[in-house]
Amino acid sequence: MNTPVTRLSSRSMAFVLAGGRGSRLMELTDKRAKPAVYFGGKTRIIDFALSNALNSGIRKMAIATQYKAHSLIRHCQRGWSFFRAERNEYLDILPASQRVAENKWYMGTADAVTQNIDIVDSYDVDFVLILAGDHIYKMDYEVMLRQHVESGADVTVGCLTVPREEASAFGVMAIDKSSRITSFLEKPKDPPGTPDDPNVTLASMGIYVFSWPFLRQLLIDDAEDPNSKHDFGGDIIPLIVRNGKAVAHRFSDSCVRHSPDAPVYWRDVGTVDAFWKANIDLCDFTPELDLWDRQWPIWTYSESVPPAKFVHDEEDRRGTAVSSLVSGGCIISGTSIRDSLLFTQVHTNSYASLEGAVLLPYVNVGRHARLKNVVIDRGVQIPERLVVGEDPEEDAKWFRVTEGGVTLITQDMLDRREAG
Ligand code: ADQ
Ligand code: ADP
Repeated sequence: MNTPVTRLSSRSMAFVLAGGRGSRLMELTDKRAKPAVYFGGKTRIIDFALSNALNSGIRKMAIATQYKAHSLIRHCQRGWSFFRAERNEYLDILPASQRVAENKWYMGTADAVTQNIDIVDSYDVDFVLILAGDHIYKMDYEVMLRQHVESGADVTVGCLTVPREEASAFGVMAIDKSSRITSFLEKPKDPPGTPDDPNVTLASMGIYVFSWPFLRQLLIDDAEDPNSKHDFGGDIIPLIVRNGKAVAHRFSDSCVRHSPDAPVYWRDVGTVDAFWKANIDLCDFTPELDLWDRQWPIWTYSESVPPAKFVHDEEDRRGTAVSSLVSGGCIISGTSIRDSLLFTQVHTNSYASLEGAVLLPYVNVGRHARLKNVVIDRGVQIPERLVVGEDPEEDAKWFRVTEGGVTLITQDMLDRREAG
């Protein structure tokens, strides 16, 4: 008789770090943490890590929040509250709120776990998967858990290759033939290339698998260490590389994609330019990120809204959108739209045109407005005849124009412009 194979995910929890601001997203993270930022028309960034965990079979999750957590907490309560304790499923939201000591915020990412040791204990799991709540990718964590058990590692670190000139934003590593990590540098100024290719660097994705008893003791010791900043990338991982067994897990082994030779997709939409591009890329004929995949769906909370509506105006001007994604609840009246992504409940009016536009929910575009290569924050009322994307100097007087030539517009910026 065959013994049934227990998936390691059923003996694991996901601890999602969602406390960072993501300050390079500028005004997009004035009111919300980066994991709560909208992405892809319906979802928020954190939905990717949570959906990966759910699709991988993990039913115990904790989300550590800190900076501007209101929007994130509300989203998780609305969209992710279907876990049932009766089925041994849990999703806990853990704001840094003096659970352990008064006036104590999470100091670093490891401290966010240390302050919640009792909650992790209560889940009664063998393995803890530490995730960042701010990356866009599809990954089967079961594959990484299996490698962790088979290699006998103290920690398994998710990694991928990135161009060397981008690598100083990451923890970077060298590995031996058995994938054991032989050195780890957190955000080095001059990152090394790999032995195979001097132009790329092996970078940490900031996701880790530990056995819980091992991590638990390490965190207790770390909390006592006056020289530690209590950070996974800065302290915990380098310590294990020095004193224990740290193994690298290649994202290409667990990335969920159309076919094994399709490119791997992982984005840290950390800047306005990267955010704009990753959203606009979804309008491609065959986008690298497949949001239509029914085998690996990205779950979210989304409002119940009527279908998108395209109307001719009274002078028979057609509301059209080509090479674009238009979410539910939108009304496109006499506007011409191309290469754009419209979130829920966007309304656009006659004689207006949009090209390369990312419009977050509840944006209203006035008549005769012409917007090119823009990101428009939630709820913004674009006045009639506003032209953006044709004269960068004029745009920069009122709005935020990025290095890549994308203009970010918030209501505060428009109000200042209105006030003169
Ligand atoms: P960074 O992304 O720079 O590097 P960090 O700012 O610590 O690291 O953020 C990691 C995650 O933790 C993010 O999801 C963030 O929202 C969250 N976070 C940050 N501070 C927190 C706190 N005090 N409480 C709770 N959550 C918090 C890390 C690693 C690198 C790795 C990159 C990959 O340190 O080694 O290469 O991730 O992006
Ligand atoms: P949500 O309201 O769905 O959480 P956001 O992340 O945009 O979405 O919201 C961040 C915070 O800012 C929330 O407290 C929200 O109520 C508030 N907010 C968002 N957009 C507007 C707006 N146009 N006017 C006033 N408040 C807003």
